[in-house]
Amino acid sequence: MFSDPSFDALVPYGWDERVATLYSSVSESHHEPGRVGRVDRDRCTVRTATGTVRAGAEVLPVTGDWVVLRHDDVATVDAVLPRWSVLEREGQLLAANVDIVFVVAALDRALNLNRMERELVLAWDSGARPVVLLTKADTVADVDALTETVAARAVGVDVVTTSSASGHGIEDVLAHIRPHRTAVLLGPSGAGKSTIVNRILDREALVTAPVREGDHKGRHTTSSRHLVVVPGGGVLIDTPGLRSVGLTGAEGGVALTFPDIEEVGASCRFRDCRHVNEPGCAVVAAVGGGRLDADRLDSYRKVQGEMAESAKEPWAKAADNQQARIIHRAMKKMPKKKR
Ligand SMILES: Nc1nc2c(ncn2[C@@H]2O[C@H](COP(=O)(O)OP(=O)(O)OP(=O)(O)O)[C@@H](O)[C@H]2O)c(=O)[nH]1
Ligand SMILES: [Mg+2]
Ligand SMILES: [Zn+2]
Repeated sequence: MFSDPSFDALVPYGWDERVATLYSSVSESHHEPGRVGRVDRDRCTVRTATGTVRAGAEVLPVTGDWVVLRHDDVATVDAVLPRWSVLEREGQLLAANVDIVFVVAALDRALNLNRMERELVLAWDSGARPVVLLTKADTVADVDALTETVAARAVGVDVVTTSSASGHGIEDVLAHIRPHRTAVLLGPSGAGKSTIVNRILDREALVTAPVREGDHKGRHTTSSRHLVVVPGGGVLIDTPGLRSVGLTGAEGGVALTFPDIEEVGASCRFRDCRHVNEPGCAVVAAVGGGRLDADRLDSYRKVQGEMAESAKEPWAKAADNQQARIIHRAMKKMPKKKR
């Protein structure tokens, strides 16, 4: 289908012209392309056109990465292809080359809109497009009201309501996952991420477990990230539930998560207005006038405050450096070949 038909078996994993071009610009004849499905302590599982291999690497890639493999006695990742998106939290890379981030929240417990907004910040900042996925619609009576409450805080983002128990909304989830697209599920433990994957695959491919009685919190059942191919096209990555959603250096994500506040804030008297108690603050005025939600502004301030704090931490840039190093390694090889 693309340059080299021997890689056609990778098409379901997202192999396309873009990846093929990146690959051919850095690889040599003894190399083989593959996509990382799982990463453990010091090795990764890579899907290649001929099967699945365990490979070592100088710098470990992330689930979703496209890599250049060398086969000697053992398989080794020689280079990681440049990423078009990377989902990260506090310097930890969660998934690479994703197009959609499903921000998953369960309706069987109290909505945590602040948390959802923080996950939206991470999602937007990755370079992918977020979609909010509300699960367990079968456990509540007022699904429409809850969905509306969420939609009001997920400005510019699609909200899909599902029940893995009844199958409701699964078609809407699938509508976002198309051939050559990769989606990742992000959210707290027990939200039903792995259950959705099983429902889509129509088999118990991933382990799931009941939530705790009382607070309905999950038990951190999934312990590593898994990449699966969706029947009908597309790729889905399941992730372990996040305990906390720390934000460091995700400024781009903040602007995209709070476009309403940023827009009103453009009329504040001071350019660097923090919308707290500055004179001439248009945002505070909008909250007073009922045009902006007070909780939302509160959440925005917390996010901004935390990012200002983290910018002082020396490790805040660590992940950026790792990303730069990997890309640099891939790019270094590029001029070798005539294009
Ligand atoms: N009633 C109902 N229960 C659901 C639904 N989806 C998931 N569950 C249940 O919720 C529990 C947790 O589901 P998991 O899929 O394991 O949750 P998870 O998000 O993968 O959790 P971690 O792997 O710990 O991050 C399981 O007992 C599921 O059966 C749903 O739509 N309705
Ligand atoms: Mg799970
Ligand atoms: Zn202001």
